[in-house]
Amino acid sequence: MSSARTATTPPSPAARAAHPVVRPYGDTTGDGMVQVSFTLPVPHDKRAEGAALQLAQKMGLDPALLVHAKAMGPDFTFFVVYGSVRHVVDLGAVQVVEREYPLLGTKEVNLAVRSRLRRKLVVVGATIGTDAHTVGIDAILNLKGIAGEKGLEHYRELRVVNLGSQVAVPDLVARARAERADAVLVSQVVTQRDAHLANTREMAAAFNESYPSGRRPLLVVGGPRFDEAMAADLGVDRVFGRGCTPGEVASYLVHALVPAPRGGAR
Ligand code: B12
Repeated sequence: MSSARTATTPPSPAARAAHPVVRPYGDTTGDGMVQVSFTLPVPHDKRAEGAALQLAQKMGLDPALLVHAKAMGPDFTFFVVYGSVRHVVDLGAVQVVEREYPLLGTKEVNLAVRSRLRRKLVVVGATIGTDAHTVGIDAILNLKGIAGEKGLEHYRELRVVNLGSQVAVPDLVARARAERADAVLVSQVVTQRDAHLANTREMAAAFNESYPSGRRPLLVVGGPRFDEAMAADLGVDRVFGRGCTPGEVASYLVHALVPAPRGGAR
């Protein structure tokens, strides 16, 4: 069932030529001012503040101003540093994952599924591993939705099975099989020790093992700290990041799973 893969779009020569080089802006255009925050494992004193400034200078902030320092318990200090960087951003060299499908309204999604798939499209969703952050996946799946958009449950032609949080991968695979899922939507919010990457790879491997080649459901992961360009590396079909909305996901499901109309785009 899975098909569409994503790729970053390298900038075309025309795009490179059309885009200027820019610098950060603080007080005056192009002054290079940025603000960074970090924590050092040292008690808060003058030496700690000097250490923060040394780090800022090594990071290319020159001049660097220490604007905030606060003890975080007896052994750590949190800093905010404001300073000017010499680095520039070449807008023509920026690579992003472009949306390769049109954004559809609710009615268009329902019509496409009903007329071209000719059955309900089944979506199974969960958070996996120890991740208990359900707000993101619920925003995509639940009727309530997010940002003024209703979630996938609102779409008449989608059947949504929301398994909730901390679902073990074998249970997710078993339920996806039982529900005859067309798509499996997984959320990963905690990124400590790259748990989101390890869990996603484990999940993708389990689906590949459990289904005949090319027959597994579409695998979609989402969460605020994913790199959208990592789909192939993670073994999934699509990665959605921060600010993603249900409409984008529904449109993608149509693009990836619903046969194209005869002689036209999806
Ligand atoms: C609410 C919250 C909690 C709640 C969660 C309640 C719940 N039922 O979800 C509670 C209090 C339980 C909690 C616990 C913990 N939390 Co917490 N939590 C948050 C907080 C404040 C908000 C997260 C949130 O709801 N965002 C709103 C939703 C709508 O945004 P979203 O998740 O990004 O989802 C959007 C997109 O990413 C995308 N998306 C997300 N998933 C998916 C899936 C698919 C398929 C698709 C298509 C799209 C998609 O679409 C969504 C809509 O746009 C964040 C900090 C922050 N401000 O982000 C910390 C944060 C995520 N938590 C954190 C931590 C560390 C924890 C704990 C480990 C703390 C502790 N020591 O106990 C525990 C872990 C519990 C566990 N086992 O997972 C850290 C994670 C750090 C990291 N890098 O990993 C954060 C970033 C706070 C911080 N700055 O330290 N947390």
